[in-house]
Amino acid sequence: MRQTREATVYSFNGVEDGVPLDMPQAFESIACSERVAVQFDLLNAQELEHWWGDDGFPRTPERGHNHAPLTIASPTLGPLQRASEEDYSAKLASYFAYAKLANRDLRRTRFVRLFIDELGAEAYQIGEWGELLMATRRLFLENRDTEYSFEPHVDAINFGVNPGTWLIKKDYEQISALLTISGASNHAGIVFWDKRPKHRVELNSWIKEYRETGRIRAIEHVATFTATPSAGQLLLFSSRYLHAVEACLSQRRTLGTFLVWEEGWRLCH
Ligand SMILES: O=C(O)CCC(=O)C(=O)O
Repeated sequence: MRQTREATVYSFNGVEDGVPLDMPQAFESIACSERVAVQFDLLNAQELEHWWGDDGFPRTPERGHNHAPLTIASPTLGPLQRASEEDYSAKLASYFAYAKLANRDLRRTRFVRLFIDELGAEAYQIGEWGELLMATRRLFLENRDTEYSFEPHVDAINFGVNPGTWLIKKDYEQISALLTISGASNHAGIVFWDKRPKHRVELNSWIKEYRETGRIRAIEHVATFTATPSAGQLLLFSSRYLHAVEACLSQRRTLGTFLVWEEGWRLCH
């Protein structure tokens, strides 16, 4: 089902409003680097809590992935990518068991159905039985302590700490799909820098520099923009550009997932 909507499109040269795009066109234009981000008005105010409270999202408070002040109550690929050699195998087993179980119900959430219906997306497969988690709910707590509620980072499913044992080798143009359910009172946005780390080692060196000094010299003179999606807006963007969530001065809630092209659009988290 192809549905055309008016989009706001972002590149490092500027922003354009009212561009008619359907979902496959939006994803393709980001995947081929024509655009950095595309934003759609997706939900009206009455729909927001139905999407957030969908009963296909896992109920149990699993020990999630806590990047305080951001809480994701599910195991996700990020912590697995950064796992030490000692706990890698246990985390790997646990992630895949969880993903298989959670995806059964996630598949029928309104959020995941959007990508199944409009893009023909499915879960990213590993081998015959393994699949990556399809989506998460994210809760940003009030944060008055740090510059960002999610520090500068990129999301790349091939960026394992140990390339020898990390299971995904292919370097994808990964796309983040982020639905804002409720924004922060200060309209905290997502900052993008025109800079893409080539591999995990480079990304880690920037993160280390940021944590130690509060700055990253490599991005000081590059183009940047901030997208400020509000409740009901879906923001799609290339997650391979360095990006960060500004400090949320009150709670903020989002639904999110990532997609890569592998003989069709594949969801992963
Ligand atoms: O606002 C969010 O949920 C996190 C945005 C983000 O950094 C991402 O989706 O990669």
